Amino acid sequence: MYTQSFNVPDGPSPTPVKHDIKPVLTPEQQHVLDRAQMRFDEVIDADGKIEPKDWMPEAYRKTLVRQISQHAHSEIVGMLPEGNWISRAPSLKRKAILIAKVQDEGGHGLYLYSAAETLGTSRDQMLDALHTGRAKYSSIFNYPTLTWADVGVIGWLVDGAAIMNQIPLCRCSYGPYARAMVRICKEESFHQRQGFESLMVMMQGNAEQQAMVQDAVNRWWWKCLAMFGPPDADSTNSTQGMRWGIKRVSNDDLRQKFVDATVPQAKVLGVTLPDPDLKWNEARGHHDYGQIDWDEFWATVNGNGPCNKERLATRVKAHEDGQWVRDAAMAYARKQQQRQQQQQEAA
Ligand code: BYC
Repeated sequence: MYTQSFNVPDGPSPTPVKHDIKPVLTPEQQHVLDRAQMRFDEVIDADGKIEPKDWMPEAYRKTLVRQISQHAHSEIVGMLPEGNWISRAPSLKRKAILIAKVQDEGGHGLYLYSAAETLGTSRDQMLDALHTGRAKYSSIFNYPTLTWADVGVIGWLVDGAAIMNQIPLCRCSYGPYARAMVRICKEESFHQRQGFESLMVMMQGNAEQQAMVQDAVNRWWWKCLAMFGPPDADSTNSTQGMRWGIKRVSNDDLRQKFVDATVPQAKVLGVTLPDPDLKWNEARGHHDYGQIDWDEFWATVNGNGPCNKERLATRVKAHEDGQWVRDAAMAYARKQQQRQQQQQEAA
């Protein structure tokens, strides 16, 4: 919710608004604030954890709310492309696995919204930012899932990229986010393996099935590389995020680790990664790879990818259709509370 869109002025203001007014502090208040800042810096420098009740700079809080809420939104929007295939899964076994995976993503969203709530932002505020298009979610979920092979490729590559990005977040300096990430990473790792296994089965099938897998890999590969975010030189949030121990590894370094880890897996699978420039560089000890289409990435991030409008509309409809469930749960909770109160009064 704290996205760049918050920096866009609504229009000319009749009276100039001063944004830099800071409250005047007494010397005692200033001393308390300095001590709190010093303690925060010490914890960060010692690679410790900041917890919800600890003092933290406002900018640290906002950065965390921005990142964690975007992450939560990605999880619940990420349910949609795969959810499309639940009713068309090729066997009962694949259907059961896919239902469990999509359900896991919903659970990840819940842990993450809860982690963000500990920073003082309500779930309603975060969902409102998502539903009104002010909040970002991962670019990767704005592409269509055209065949069953896409479901396997999402598991193998999208969840594979997600794990690469999320393992370092288990060491994030904010306690509730770091702890949520431990469980999420365990589940993501199962997701990645089930995707690889389902592709392996298809690659042992007929020529049509093999071609379907290759086509899905061709369509998803570059989008997965872009998932790690802009190149380090254009990554506006990286320096501060790394200073605060929120981000541990840079966008480009994670992307490189993902390429290096995926090349041997593609060989085992028997698919070609669609990049003529992809080759081992002995001197660097890494694979070189080609140019990512950053114009396409930014168009997608800014709402103009192939499925952005469809994803958001589906999400808003699901939220509105679920209003009666939230109302019923609240009514039940109120009734339980009243009953408890009556029992206490009678005792
Ligand atoms: N898509 O300065 P940067 C999943 C934005 S869920 C959209 O490098 P930062 C899964 C970025 O937000 C996957 N926007 O930012 C779920 C920033 O804009 P704002 C989600 C992107 O925060 C279901 C601007 O570009 N994972 O895996 O330092 C099924 C400049 O970027 C993207 C997470 O959210 C993108 N791909 O680093 C299967 C992990 N990339 O906010 C799988 C947690 C960048 O200033 N998040 N932007 O308006 C992170 O680790 C970091 O936020 C990022 C970006 C690496 C994504």
